[in-house]
Amino acid sequence: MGIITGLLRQFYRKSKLCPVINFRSASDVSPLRCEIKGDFSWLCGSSVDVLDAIRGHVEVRENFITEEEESALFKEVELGLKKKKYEFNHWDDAIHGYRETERLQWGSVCAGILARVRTTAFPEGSPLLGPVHVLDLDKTGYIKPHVDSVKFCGSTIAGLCLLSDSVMRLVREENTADCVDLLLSRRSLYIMRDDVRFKFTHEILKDEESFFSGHRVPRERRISVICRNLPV
Ligand SMILES: O=C(O)CCC(=O)C(=O)O
Repeated sequence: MGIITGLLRQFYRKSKLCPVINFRSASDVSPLRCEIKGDFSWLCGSSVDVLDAIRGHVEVRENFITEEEESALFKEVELGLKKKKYEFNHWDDAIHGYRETERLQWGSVCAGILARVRTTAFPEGSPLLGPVHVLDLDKTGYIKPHVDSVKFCGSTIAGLCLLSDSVMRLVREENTADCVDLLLSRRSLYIMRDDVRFKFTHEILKDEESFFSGHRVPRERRISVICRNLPV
């Protein structure tokens, strides 16, 4: 069993597209303009209420790393990944078309990047999971909707996105009409905390379904480098 399959509780719910209204719209009919201060161009949702519910629990920091830092991370993780084969055939896996590895020891450039991730994402003193999880999705790969297990995961997850833009979809478990899309641009860092982890499913859309706010977001091979804290 892979690391992720052990960590995740999968929902055998077929990923279905839900109506997504651009958060920055001006009325219910045509797209509303975002009234939250700051740049939320990476966020759109099915209603203002659901966006209010997730506000403060999810964050995307675009261009968190430079191209040089992305290359440094890629070189280091590729060493562990290339020994493995992509997994495609397990119908019950939470993920399709992936390989994964964990890494505890990093060279100085990557260690510096990860220290920055941890300082940005986790409260001071929060007990962190030592090994960093590296998840490599093939171009045809995707992550099915799932909720992280409270048994294995702490309150926060922080992921660096390498090689490709992608769309992460969050769907409220209690009301699946409530959904939010996050545009995870290449070299961004996303952070998810608390209720968003446990009351919403999250998934990474497959290439054919990869649209954000009506715009196509082509999915290439994508690697995420994920830091977590420990459950308390
Ligand atoms: O690859 C990603 O960024 C998402 C990983 C994920 O869904 C998880 O760790 O629960």
